[in-house]
Amino acid sequence: MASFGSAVVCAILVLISMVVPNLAKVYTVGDSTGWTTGVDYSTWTSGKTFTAGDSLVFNYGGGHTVDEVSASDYNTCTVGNAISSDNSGATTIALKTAGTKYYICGAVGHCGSGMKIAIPVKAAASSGTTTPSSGSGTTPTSTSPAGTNTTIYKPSSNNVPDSASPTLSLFVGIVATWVAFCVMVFSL
Ligand SMILES: [Cu+2]
Repeated sequence: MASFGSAVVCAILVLISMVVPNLAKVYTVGDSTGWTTGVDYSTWTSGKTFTAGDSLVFNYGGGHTVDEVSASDYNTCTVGNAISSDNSGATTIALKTAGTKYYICGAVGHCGSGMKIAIPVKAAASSGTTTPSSGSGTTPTSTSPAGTNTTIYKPSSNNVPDSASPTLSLFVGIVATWVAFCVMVFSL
């Protein structure tokens, strides 16, 4: 039956779209409280595991900034030497590399009032979920050298992008979600 087949496809695609976002997490600093004074951000970071590839979102009102600073400037709440700074009100920071990252607010006195956060970033583990194409599933046709009669572009150079990049994984997740949605709609 077609409904059974589409249900299986739908389940697989939904599973893929659920697994893929787990590769990179997005943390909203302070959760609903956001980035403001009077918050103990060491409490917020405790119990969380930050991995390279994750990102932080700082939400804040006017008068605040998000400054990435050195460890010493973090400890002494020294403003003016920021590695990077943003005051847009919604700052997304990609945690690209391992190591502890330090952020403070550049407004005078705010760092001393709690607007300082240290993020210990772990190296991205290469075990397990490296590529979404795990298991016995057939990978999407990517110029297979098996000589099938599908129209293949001219194989000029054999640099096939086999390992999925994070952006590609995100793209695959979005596409999988859409396809699953379409399958559900058609099966009704
Ligand atoms: Cu501030």
